Amino acid sequence: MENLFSNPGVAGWLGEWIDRLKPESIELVTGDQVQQESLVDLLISRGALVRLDPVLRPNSFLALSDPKDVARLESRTFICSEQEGDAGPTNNWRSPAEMRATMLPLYEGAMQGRKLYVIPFAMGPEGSRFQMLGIELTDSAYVALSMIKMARVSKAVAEAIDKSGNFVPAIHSVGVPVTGNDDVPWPCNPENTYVAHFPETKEIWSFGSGYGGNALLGKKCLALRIASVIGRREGWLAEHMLILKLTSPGGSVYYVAGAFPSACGKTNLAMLVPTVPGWKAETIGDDIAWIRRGEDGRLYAVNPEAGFFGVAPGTSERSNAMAMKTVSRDTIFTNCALTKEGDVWWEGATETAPDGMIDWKGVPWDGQGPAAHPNARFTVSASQCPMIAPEWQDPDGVPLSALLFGGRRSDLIPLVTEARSWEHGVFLGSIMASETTAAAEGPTGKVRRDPFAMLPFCGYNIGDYFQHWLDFGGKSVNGLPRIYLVNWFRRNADHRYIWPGYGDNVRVISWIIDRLEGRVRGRETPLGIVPDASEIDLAGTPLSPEEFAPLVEIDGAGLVTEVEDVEEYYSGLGDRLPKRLRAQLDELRALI
Ligand code: SAT
Ligand code: MN
Repeated sequence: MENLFSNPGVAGWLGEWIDRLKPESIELVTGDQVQQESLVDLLISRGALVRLDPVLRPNSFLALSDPKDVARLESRTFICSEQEGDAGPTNNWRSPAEMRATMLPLYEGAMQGRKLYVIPFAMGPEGSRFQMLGIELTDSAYVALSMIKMARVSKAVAEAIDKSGNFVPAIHSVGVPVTGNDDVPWPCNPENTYVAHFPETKEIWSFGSGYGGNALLGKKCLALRIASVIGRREGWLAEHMLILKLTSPGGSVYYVAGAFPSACGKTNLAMLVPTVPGWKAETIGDDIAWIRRGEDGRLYAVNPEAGFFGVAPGTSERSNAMAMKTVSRDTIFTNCALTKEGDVWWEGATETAPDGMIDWKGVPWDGQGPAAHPNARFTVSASQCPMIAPEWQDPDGVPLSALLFGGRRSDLIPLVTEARSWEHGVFLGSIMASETTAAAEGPTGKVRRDPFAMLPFCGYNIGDYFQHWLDFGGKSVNGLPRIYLVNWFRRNADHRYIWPGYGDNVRVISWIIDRLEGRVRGRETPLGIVPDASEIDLAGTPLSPEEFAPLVEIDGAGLVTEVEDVEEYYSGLGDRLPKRLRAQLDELRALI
């Protein structure tokens, strides 16, 4: 099998892992049609995939996971830097030596009775000098099939790796060797799950989970955690951001990037269908942005991914008609419910649930509890999105006009607030908080600090990360995008969302563009500049200016409590918290 690669470094590495993992057979994954079909046939024969009705949902499949393997596992995710301080207070740390000593025995013989898929992949557009190459080794055919959609997997990528010898090694095993005829459709090993990153040697080791970001290692592991470390060293940013292109009624083009925690509407915003006539939106990316400063001083963003791994529940014709079209064919669904017609369903897809469904646990749905898991997902190629921008794979990226930082906050945080400066924007990003969602394990709906929506994805000390953001702005702010805090999720006394959201979010972005163009003044608050109700086009929304007003009001007492909470949060970050951010907090305190 050494002949998969002729480069001695690559072949040697692969040989070493084959010896350790002891797979029964090996397959190089290059993503062609014939290979995809054989992966599908194999998964169907094992009961791991169900083919959906070919008329209702052509060439699409449903996978149901083990109920113990349904989300990203933050408690099992580790940053294994040599020094604990380099992982910082917000990451789980283990020394590389300790993690290797823990995981090497787990990998020993882990693929017995299974096939090893060798997946050469690229993150970043073809021909881009920012592209990063990786090889994922996995014993999961589901992961191989998903990687073909989510990353760029091809013969050409394999050859590029062979030629350069340059790649991020990413090892993945579900952690269940097969000894007899006792295999299960979704093998996993929850008692021994580790998602480990070695930032200094740029390696990823994952064991025990087959779900999402734990297993599709190009995404969170490489394009965020490892890339964030490389970005810091090389002077760029790897961010948990969507990228959206907007064309105004006058024909001006703007690109905005937005950081929101998992399952807070990035995919919906990335596929926004404007409700204000004349505006046009197009998608560049829905989850990750790599951002570099161009020679002209502007920031340029690329989407390193090739697909969407989107949250299904809540996605509907009303909330995201474009996502519905995107997943109308050639899609892998995971943990959705199966209808009796052989299609998929999830909470929110339609107002009433169809009868006779099989739920995500594989049994007839009894109407108790959700039919689809709250973190059920679709995996689909980005090229299938009807509103994908023609330049979405531009190797140089797109120039950003604004950055949005958003979370899920029922109160306090206004619909939109403009930061007073780059430094103030970095401060607002550093204190972002959001209610937890089903994207990760643990309780949902609990407000936690999630700076820059990067809490689970920053591969190094968060204080150093804040400093990197400050430095990245540099001395000159010329050409830098302005920074906006946004919150679509404010609720009224009846606990109902006030802002209609979705396509109406274009009204907020249009205000942002009015600010950039100097057309509106807004109103100063201690947090920054918010719109006056008269500056937001409400025609066609159910909101009157009076009903809008609370969306941009800041409750003074609430802000005092928030500042106290941030004070405590900052104290927990230790001495690597930049002094300039402490000064920003003092300034905010003085303003309220
Ligand atoms: O990390 S995943 O890719 O499973 C999804 C997410 O949390 O955004
Ligand atoms: Mn995400």
